[in-house]
Amino acid sequence: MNKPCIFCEISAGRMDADIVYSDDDIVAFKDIHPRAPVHLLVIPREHIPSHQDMLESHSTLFGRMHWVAKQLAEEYGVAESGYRTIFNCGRDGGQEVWHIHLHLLGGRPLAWPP
Ligand code: IU
Repeated sequence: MNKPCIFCEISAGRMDADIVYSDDDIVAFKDIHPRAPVHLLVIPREHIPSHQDMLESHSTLFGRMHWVAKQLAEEYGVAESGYRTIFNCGRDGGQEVWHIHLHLLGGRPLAWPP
């Protein structure tokens, strides 16, 4: 039997996570292995495996994910100092969890290139 998707389980409330935002379409929670003082993940409730699986009909949803990230950046005090939003996509993009998630990282200077 296929393993259930962990982020679908979190979104459905069947698995614990430190949820910081939730609405009908989007959930955001603290990353369990934070790479910065602020490290949040914004996910759609819909199971979309990766950025490359985005359809044109997802455009509004993806835009709203960025809107939620912007609000959370303010709430978590990194809006002024700056932060980074990232979709890791596929093997070379470093994607480990195959339910699309927007990383919001901030609270320290972030190196570039990664
Ligand atoms: P990636 O973009 O797929 O590489 O990132 C997956 C992230 O999901 C990574 O930062 C993990 O620490 C994080 N994560 C989590 O917050 N909770 C979980 O149960 C699992 C992964 I599995």
